Amino acid sequence: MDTARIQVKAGNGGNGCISFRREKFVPRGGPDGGDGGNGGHIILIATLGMSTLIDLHHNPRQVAENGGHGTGKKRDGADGVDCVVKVPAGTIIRDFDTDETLADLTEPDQTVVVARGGIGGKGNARFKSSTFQAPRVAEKGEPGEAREIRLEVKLIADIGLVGYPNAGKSTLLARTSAATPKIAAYPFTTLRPNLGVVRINREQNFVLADIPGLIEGAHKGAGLGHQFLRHIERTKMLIHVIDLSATDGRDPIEDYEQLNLELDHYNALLTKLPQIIAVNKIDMPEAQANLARVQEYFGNRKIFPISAITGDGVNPLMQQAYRSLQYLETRARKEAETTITLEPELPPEPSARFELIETEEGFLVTGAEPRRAVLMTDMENEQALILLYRKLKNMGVINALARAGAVEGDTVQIDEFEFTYSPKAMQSS
Ligand SMILES: Nc1nc2c(ncn2[C@@H]2O[C@H](COP(=O)(O)OP(=O)(O)OP(=O)(O)O)[C@@H](O)[C@H]2O)c(=O)[nH]1
Ligand SMILES: [Mg+2]
Repeated sequence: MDTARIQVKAGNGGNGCISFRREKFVPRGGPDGGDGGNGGHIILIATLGMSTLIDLHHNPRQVAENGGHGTGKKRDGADGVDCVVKVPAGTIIRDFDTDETLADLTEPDQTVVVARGGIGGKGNARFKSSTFQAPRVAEKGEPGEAREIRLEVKLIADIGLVGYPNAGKSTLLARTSAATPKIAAYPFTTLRPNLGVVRINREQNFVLADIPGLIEGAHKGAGLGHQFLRHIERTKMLIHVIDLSATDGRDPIEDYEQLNLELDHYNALLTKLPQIIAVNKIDMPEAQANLARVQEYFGNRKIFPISAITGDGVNPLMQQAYRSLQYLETRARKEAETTITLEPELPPEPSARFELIETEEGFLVTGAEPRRAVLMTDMENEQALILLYRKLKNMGVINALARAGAVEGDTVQIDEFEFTYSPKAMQSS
């Protein structure tokens, strides 16, 4: 399994600007400070043709651009550019601290915002009102989200090995990959799907899955079959392994037909998956004897005689499998290009809810919205404090404090800031 741990930091919102129009003959014009731009998000996108997180091991810190600050003449700051990080399809994303699963990106081009950019602060032009002709106040940009995330690439099998019990699926997987499945001379030896990476050469490889338990009745939930069949649904194609030696008085052609019937019963879509036919155990004399008859049954369709034990014929089979897979992927990519990519879905806006907690010194206010309001306030600026007071009042925080029995002089803590509760002072301003 391939994993990575990275820090992500979305862009901060730009600050709003405090500025006044300067015109000839006008000593001091109206407020014209522009808004700050929004910070860029950190977006992960599932990407076809990528299989590892190696790039992220080299870049464990991903930062999106900050929004530009607003300037005079009502010029708004530019929005920060999103930071788009490519990950393989099949990546699970979790919050490192809470272990919460943020996304499971299985399909190519699927996206998730893992850190939301801060919103830009409003410039002073926005605060002008009949009673507030020359606002010397602007909001600060909201800080972008920062978190640590853990990525994990699940192997998703490209090709599934199916076949009657004892056909030699596990032997073939062991022969072609580093996987070490259990192999034995009795049916139903394999109890769990095994996966292995088949390397054609340095750059070309695919994931092969040994899918056990396909027998008559599997589609009804009998035997081992049912739960494993799910694994085949995600593969792009199948290698159907047939025991050509016909041990235990079975017949290769009957085995083949019965297995296809099982696939069809479970999910008719499975029969639409391309199949490559591998006839196994060609090292046995009985198999040689059956070859002509089986080839005749398949007519012009190419079959691959192999011996999973000696390795005979296995390379041509895997090369054909890789070529077919490439063809299927190219076709899927072309189809994907003609579909419209949707805008990434943003997590819901922080809710306006807050909580009021009585402490020994006074009160503690928690909640995303009050926190955001505080973070966007320039505490050095008296008018900004008045603005903050109004925002808190609109949210219902001030009323809630009064109801909870706050009195002049109490300490009110929001995020890391402490305020003195003084409604009288605020009402007069
Ligand atoms: N002679 C010969 N025997 C083989 C060959 N491939 C597999 N076998 C034998 O066939 C038996 C079953 O092989 P497995 O690889 O376990 O078969 P499987 O399809 O995984 O079987 P289940 O997991 O039980 O469904 C074992 O005894 C293998 O040694 C082959 O190419 N030639
Ligand atoms: Mg097996």
